[in-house]
Amino acid sequence: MTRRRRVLAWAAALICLAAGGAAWWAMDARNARHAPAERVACTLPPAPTTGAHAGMVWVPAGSFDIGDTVYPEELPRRRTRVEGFWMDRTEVTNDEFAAFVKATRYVTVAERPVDTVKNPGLPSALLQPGAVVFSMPGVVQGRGDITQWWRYTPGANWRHPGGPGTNIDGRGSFPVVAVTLEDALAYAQWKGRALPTEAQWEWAARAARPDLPPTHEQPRDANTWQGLFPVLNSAEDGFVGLAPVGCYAPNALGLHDLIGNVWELTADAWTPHHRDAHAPPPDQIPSGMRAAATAQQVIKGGSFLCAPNYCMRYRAGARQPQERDLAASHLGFRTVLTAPGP
Ligand SMILES: [Ca+2]
Repeated sequence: MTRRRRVLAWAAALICLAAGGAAWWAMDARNARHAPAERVACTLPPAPTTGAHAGMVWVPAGSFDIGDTVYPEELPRRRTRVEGFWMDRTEVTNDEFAAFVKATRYVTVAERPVDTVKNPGLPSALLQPGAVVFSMPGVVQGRGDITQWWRYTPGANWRHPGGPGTNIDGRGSFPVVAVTLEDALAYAQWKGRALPTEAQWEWAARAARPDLPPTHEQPRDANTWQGLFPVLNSAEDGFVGLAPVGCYAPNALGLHDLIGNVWELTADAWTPHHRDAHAPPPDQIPSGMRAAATAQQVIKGGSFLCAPNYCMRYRAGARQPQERDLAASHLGFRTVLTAPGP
């Protein structure tokens, strides 16, 4: 599949635009008048661990029914066992990612030249390195055409998440965005860690509670979208765009922002449903479906663009596909570590 087709496929797959990233520089004057003064850092409680587990929280083992019942891809719910593991208590920040880049000279996918051999026939705009960027439109003609608020933006990357003319100066405590699966895996490997599986992520977002009743309400302690997406953001939660990590109360395990702020990459390839014991093995899935699945990854948690009128994916059991090599201004990650517990 060409990069252009992948971009279009990604766009079509965005049923939910719980994403976002760069709305602070794109919001219209009307919303800006009502937006609170921006905070660039929030105070985290003292670190619960030090050494190899610094900044991480222990998530105990347990079993639960993975999934939910709001959207078809959340089914079937099925019993899932997760062993104990350590998890970053926040999304990976710009400062943390910058330390990785400084130490390794790593260049992210969105900063590299586009491979014209693998992606022949691309229009000129897509031949330039970049990322998909959200910007709040003043008006929209229906919600069918998501290009009214999403654009592939040459020059957008983790250093310039809104594209040329934007930067992350003073935003070291914000989650890093515009990273792809390859970028996230490289960071995790450098740290000696991994990306969470979907089951690990969901179990952590449930605060390791198997009996947690599924709630479909918009959460209070998370950076989501209040108002009418995508044109009116009332910022009742304190933020129009991204928030620094740790501005909202943690869950019962001490984990911040699993729900909302940025979507988070997982280690799992996308499947249209949770596989159960009766699902066909991958080699028996029709080739068209298999090809699409192999280019996508499961992402979890929703972002600050999740709104009740458009995307109710601010839930532990919600899930969405993400093109593996396409950076976006609403997408970040956190890491996990398999090691003995405290
Ligand atoms: Ca998140």
